[in-house]
Amino acid sequence: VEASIPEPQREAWKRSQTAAFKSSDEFEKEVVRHVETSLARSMFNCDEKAAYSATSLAFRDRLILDWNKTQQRQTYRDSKRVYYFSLEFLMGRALDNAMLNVGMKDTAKAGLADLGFRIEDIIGQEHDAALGNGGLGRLAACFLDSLASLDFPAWGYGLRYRYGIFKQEIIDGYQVEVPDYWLDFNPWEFPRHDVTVDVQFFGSVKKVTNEEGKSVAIWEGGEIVVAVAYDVPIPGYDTPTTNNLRLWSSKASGGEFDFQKFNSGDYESSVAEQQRAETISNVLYPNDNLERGKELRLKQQYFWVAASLYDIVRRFKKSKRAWREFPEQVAIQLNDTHPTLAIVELQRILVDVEGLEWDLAWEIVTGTPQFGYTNHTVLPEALEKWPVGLVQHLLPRHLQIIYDINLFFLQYVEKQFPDDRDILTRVSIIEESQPKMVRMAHLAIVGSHKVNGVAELHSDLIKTTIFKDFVEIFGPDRFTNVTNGITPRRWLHQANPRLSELIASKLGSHEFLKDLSQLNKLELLVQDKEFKKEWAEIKFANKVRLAKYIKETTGVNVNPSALFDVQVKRIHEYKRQQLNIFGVIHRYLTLKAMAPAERKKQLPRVSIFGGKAAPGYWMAKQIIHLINAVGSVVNNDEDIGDLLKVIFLEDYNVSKAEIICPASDISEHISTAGTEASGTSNMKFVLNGGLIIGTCDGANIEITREVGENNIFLFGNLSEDVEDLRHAHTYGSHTIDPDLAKVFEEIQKGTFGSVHDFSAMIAAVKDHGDYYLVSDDFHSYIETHKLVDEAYRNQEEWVVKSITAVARMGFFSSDRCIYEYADGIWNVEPLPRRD
Ligand code: CR1
Repeated sequence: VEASIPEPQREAWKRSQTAAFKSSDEFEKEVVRHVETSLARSMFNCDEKAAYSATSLAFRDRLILDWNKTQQRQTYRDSKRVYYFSLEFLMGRALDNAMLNVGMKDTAKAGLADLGFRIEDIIGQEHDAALGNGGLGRLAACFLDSLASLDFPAWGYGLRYRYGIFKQEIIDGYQVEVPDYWLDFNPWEFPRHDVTVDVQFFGSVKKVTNEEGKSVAIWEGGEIVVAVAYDVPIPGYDTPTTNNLRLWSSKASGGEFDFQKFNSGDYESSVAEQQRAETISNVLYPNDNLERGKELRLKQQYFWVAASLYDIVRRFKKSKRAWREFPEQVAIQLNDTHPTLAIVELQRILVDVEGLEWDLAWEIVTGTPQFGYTNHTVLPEALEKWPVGLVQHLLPRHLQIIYDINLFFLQYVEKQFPDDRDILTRVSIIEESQPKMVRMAHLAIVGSHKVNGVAELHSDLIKTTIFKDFVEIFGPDRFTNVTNGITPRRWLHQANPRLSELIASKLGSHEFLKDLSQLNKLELLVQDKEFKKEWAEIKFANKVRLAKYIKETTGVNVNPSALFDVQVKRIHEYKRQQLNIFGVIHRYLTLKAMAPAERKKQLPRVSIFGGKAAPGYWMAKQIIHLINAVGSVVNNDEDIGDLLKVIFLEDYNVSKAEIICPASDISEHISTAGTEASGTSNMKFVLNGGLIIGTCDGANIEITREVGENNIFLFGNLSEDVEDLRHAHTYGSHTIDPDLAKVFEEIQKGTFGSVHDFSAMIAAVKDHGDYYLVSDDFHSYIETHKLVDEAYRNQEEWVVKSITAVARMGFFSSDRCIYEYADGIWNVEPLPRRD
């Protein structure tokens, strides 16, 4: 249906169009209007929460106006769009970001002050949008910011979870999970009850012969769940481009509401079905780098992928182009294997719904450039596999298509390697295990034209280990690298405003926020006394702010002049928080053994931890417990005083990272070499003037290449040695580092309470092969921390290192990533708005 307003009436529309606020007066009017009408309140009952809500609505309105214009232009120009499919978008807070990106923070600040509010208090009211676990989800959020800031026509597609990642409470030193119900009032989303998609599940497949004598598959029966679109505007920085993040929410279909049951008085069971449909988008799975193979998770994946593809196809069909042009109009990036069913679903749409021949359809599906697949991990426990029986039950037609894709693929492989039976078993999309499994990564590689890792080492590793055979089959060109990055808008300008302003004042503008390589001009200033002083003062002020936060949340006083040593990230054995806490215990024992006079000469240190453990990850929870147990002993030991404090910050999330990152002196990125695909917090810390201690892993290696070996503290075994070491632990004699053995003895003496709780952690190192090489790396870890202490004593030099490192961080902007994806994978161009 054409719903446009006829030409003669358009003038009336134009006269009445809403204009974006420009001054603080106009902004105030908007806020008051929202308080009075949207919230039905007044100046007599407008608290900070209401002021936050009204301010956000005022900004949302503004963004939606820009959003409309951006979408109109993209439709009119009919340019190629990028679709970023991600099950996770770890957005954090939106208001501060929106204000800064549209350049209206000062206006809002003045307006709010006029109305009786402090802007920081208002910003602080916002609940984080925490629809993600860790790095993978935050990367998606940084990419959205860059895509909009660089004017790319791009959409994010995800799920609108009712519950994001759980809130973490620490009770008696243990993690307790509390549901994160964040939607009671979310001003940033825009429900589109008119944009819905019916998604089918279960049922069966019938093969019939059509009029042309062709055999076609008909997927029938089962149930329908409705996907409803919720749009979240994504403002670019310093550009009117405002992109869309479309999140799907599940709802029972009208037809499914069983009136039979309803009329026969069985009201409850008909409501129960309704509720069952709604559970699909209910909750984010709280695992990071771990896949558990739950049926509901597979339902989520298909629900989201089917709705998103339907939306994209609908948009494409409006242009009336031939199907062959689809890859010229659409690039879809698969964030990990979670959306891999999109490949199968597109083939199904083309063959079953649009009636294309299989081969032509497959050419379009695998067209260049169509699907790109980003791999984020080599950890075997994180590689997705789904039982064939489950897929058969839930998506019977898709399983058939997967089998056909596999058949043609294996025939292709067999032709290339006629004498190699083993390769067929190894690369097959179906794993011939009990039960049989669908290997999602294999499907993703077969269906994508490019596969990328997220840092150089990681991209090399996937080519030489888990995907080695596929390099042989498809050639090396299918595999590439795009090293991760972070948005400097949130992670410098927003999180560290004083540093951002200092840099802007020296570089003469804020342009570096859109071209981060300009930071390199700071190197000319490393000997500028005044500049160095200001630099150090800003770091100190950020540490004072964090110290205050620590006091408020944990009750512990920390000295802001101490060296702040931070490790914040998901708790995982491969990330080795256990190495860190064992190191802390070693430091504690060393201090205790010193004569008081000598002790006095030591450098005070605050060890700060934060991060969530997956609720089912027992060992990770024990690590949290040990950190807290050590904290309660050390922090109350009068011999130690300020020399060592151990802090565990509860409920680490994006908005807390914004306080923590600017306040670190040194941060820890100490994964077993070869296990951390990239890491992105390493980049955030260095960009904020903190140095890092790390292993030769993930992006640490490239950070070293950029900032120089003198400005980073590396230690530990290299990834090429890991396998041999593991082998030796199991088959040779395995001796534990003597200093580490002393740490274990102390724990086993009961110094930190429950010996029993910590025994498995010790046994993992001593008796079970030390898979993560904690003992192998312990000595060099301790020695390297000594170097850190020494370096920190020379504050002059430390500041020079800090400035030099920041000056060389330009490479790690997510803008650079987006240009690399756009060029090498998507083949799309920016579409700047000219208004
Ligand atoms: C990796 O562990 C990387 C992010 C983003 C994580 C981390 O090193 O920085 O991805 N992987 O690329 C992951 O979540 C499922 O895999």
